[in-house]
Amino acid sequence: MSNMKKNNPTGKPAMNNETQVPGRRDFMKTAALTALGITVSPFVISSCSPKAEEKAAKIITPENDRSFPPGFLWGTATASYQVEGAAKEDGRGMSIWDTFSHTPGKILNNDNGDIACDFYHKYKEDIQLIKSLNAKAYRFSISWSRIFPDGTGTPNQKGLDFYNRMIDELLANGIAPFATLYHWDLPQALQDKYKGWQSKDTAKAFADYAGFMADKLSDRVNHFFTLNELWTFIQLGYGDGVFAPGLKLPPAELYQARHHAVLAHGLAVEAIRAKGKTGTKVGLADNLKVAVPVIETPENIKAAATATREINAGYITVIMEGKYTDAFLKKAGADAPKFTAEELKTISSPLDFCGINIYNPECYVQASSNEEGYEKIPFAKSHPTSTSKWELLAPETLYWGATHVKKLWDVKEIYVTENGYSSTDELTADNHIYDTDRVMFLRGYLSQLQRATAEGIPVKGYFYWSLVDNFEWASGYGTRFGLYYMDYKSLQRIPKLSADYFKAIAQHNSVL
Ligand code: GBH
Repeated sequence: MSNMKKNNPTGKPAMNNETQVPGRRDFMKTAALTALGITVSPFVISSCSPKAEEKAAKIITPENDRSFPPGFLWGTATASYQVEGAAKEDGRGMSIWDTFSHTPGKILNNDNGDIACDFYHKYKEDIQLIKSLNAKAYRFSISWSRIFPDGTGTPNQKGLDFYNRMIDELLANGIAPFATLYHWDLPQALQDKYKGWQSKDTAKAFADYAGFMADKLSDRVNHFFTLNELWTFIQLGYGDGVFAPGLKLPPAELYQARHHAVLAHGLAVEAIRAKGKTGTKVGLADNLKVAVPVIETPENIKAAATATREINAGYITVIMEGKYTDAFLKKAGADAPKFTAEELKTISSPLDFCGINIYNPECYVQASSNEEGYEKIPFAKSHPTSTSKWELLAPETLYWGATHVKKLWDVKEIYVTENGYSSTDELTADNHIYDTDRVMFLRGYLSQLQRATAEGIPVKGYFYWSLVDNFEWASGYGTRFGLYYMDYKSLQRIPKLSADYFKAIAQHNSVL
């Protein structure tokens, strides 16, 4: 301990043994810099005068060390309907996104996911792309209606075979599969039969499907995500009508659908534990709505944590705490969902890890003496965004997202399961894409993520959204998030400058 203090003037906890042993750390750092092609003068690292020591400190101290913890996992993410295509192949059933995207006027340019990136046939090629990025993990989602074309009943072996082939190919290339069981493509049959998430029966059907997948895949898949972004598919699909199935339910029904989604998560956790191999890890990929302290004073930081807990009350907060907050129930009033104590217990089944999808801050906040303890600061009209107007940029959102999750619920294993940037991505005459804006985005956001890991926040990995440009839901194919550019005519994948950047970062395990 005294050793740590001596070498760490900030008094912040050192990350690991290496940071506590200056000699070894010096050596490692020199090796890392040499690998980067930077020559380190031996004078700088051999501390023979106070001045030299100061210089050496510039290289090795935690404050300016830009590296991630050893073993930090670099990955990319995609989702079934956004990349797979092959919509009618091998017995796949219809999902609500097939129906929605084929309804004129719902998607920009009336695009649909019939072909998408044709990942269903090109998965081997794409796995080579993942490998060439130095990524050691891939987050994908499973299309429920490939496995159970009608949502329940008899499984479709051919659908399962596809995921078996794909997972085996990942493993053969040294890439860990991270499987999401639901990324919004609900079997249409369940929408028709049960009104989808409006019914508890859909939650039960999801748990059966989740248990089935854990049974079939957990010999090779160690990490399962139940649902992706509960807020998004409930609010936009059942509240605002802009995502499938395109409904605009009144508040009470929307609250109930939201409750069924968190219940589905909990039931699936139980099913995966029951059917998965011992050691199988379960979590979710939540689009945590992050309140960012506008000025990082202790009061504002506390206010931001309070705000984050309250803003997410219907989703991750009830999942972590097994209780709807008083403010949530008060606000819902007569529209509050109906639930039982037993359901709350299921919803809050302990998780092994938590995935957070973070793009933009929900709001900036500062402390207040009002009842809530915080107040929101409006965004400037000129606040920068990506080409997606909703994507307000604030790199520190990654730092605060991970920090709030750790501090509020003491989560021991956190993954950034999505983070990405949509750029105009102009193709030059010689087939290059110089997406300098995406590189800027990555450097900024990853610097803030590194700030979190350097402070001991247990972030274990980062998945860039997305590997390739793909079907961006209601925005169709016009919005590009990929590290690889997709030529939708030829389906050729072209690496962007950001792919080179990601590749270097993953190789050096450091912000560059
Ligand atoms: C993620 O959602 C999704 O998980 C992923 O599938 C998606 O491709 C990626 O983001 C990029 O968008 O259409 O104007 O009503 C991130 C949260 C919520 C952000 C829905 C965009 C749509 C706004 N998303 N929101 S709008």
